[in-house]
Amino acid sequence: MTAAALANEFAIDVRAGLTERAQKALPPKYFYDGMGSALFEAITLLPEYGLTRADERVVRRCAPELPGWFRNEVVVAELGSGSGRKTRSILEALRVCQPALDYYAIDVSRTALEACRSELAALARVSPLECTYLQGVRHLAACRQPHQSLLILFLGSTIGNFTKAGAARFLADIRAQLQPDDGLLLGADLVKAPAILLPAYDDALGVTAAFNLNLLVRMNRELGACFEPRSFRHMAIWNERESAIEMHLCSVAKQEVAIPGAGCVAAFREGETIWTEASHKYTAAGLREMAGAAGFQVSGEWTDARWPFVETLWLAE
Ligand code: AVJ
Repeated sequence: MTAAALANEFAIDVRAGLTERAQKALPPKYFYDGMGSALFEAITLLPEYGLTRADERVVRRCAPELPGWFRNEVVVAELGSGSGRKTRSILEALRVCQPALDYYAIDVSRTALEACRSELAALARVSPLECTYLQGVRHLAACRQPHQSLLILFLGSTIGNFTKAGAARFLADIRAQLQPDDGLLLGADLVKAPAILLPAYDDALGVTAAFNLNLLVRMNRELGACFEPRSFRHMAIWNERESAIEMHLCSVAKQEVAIPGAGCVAAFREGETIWTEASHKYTAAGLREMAGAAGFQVSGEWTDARWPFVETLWLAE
């Protein structure tokens, strides 16, 4: 997708999300501009946010076992490349049997793709694909060689940003692009006490608040909007029924905000929120069920004891 098309998609989503629905909402993928990606990296260092450290610990444990599951040459594709740090141990493990390794990073964020390339260039031939996850997987499925197996990495619990129904559909769509002997390594954050989860999304330093409020700054910069970030407050809540942490931006006053680049004016009541993210938490059993429903065979499962988090390897049957 071109930069212009991406900007236009942002305008369309902002207009729909802030003027056409009872619950205002924006998709979380828009967090990750340059500032947002930097703030997310800072989040991963927060004492309250154990998720990324758990993910890294489990990936390090499961990486050496991965090559054993594949008979063919493996081509690695990562959905949401992030900084690429976790991916290192996986590429290092695969390189033991396969020194010339192809790694495709699929991300809508150019910043993330660049960070990822410099982090991993020494370990593999890195090809960035600036597109949506499904577009990327479809492209690779179409151009891989018959003797190659695709290993899709979907780490860091990005799956949590989908609704449970959306995740099921997405995983089935991925599966439909795969062949027998292809695999998906999925990392998901597990359900844990709200007393642990809430501070992870509302930290003492206010980094997560800045990450959330940065969406307003992004709309100001890219769409000429007139948001006053100080007139919104960061909110994190635990939605028990959905098993999800929700983040919102709460308007502290009644206000109207012009967003010229999206051709609209957004009106807020005092206390009205923009729902910016749902971070769904899973159970190991729930994930196994989802694997089966999407047409995968669960082959490996690794969990972290300190911060319940699971890495699960699914093979296409
Ligand atoms: C990158 C989607 C896994 O949901 O925990 C961190 C993003 N949002 N703090 C998450 C996030 C607020 C993160 N994921």
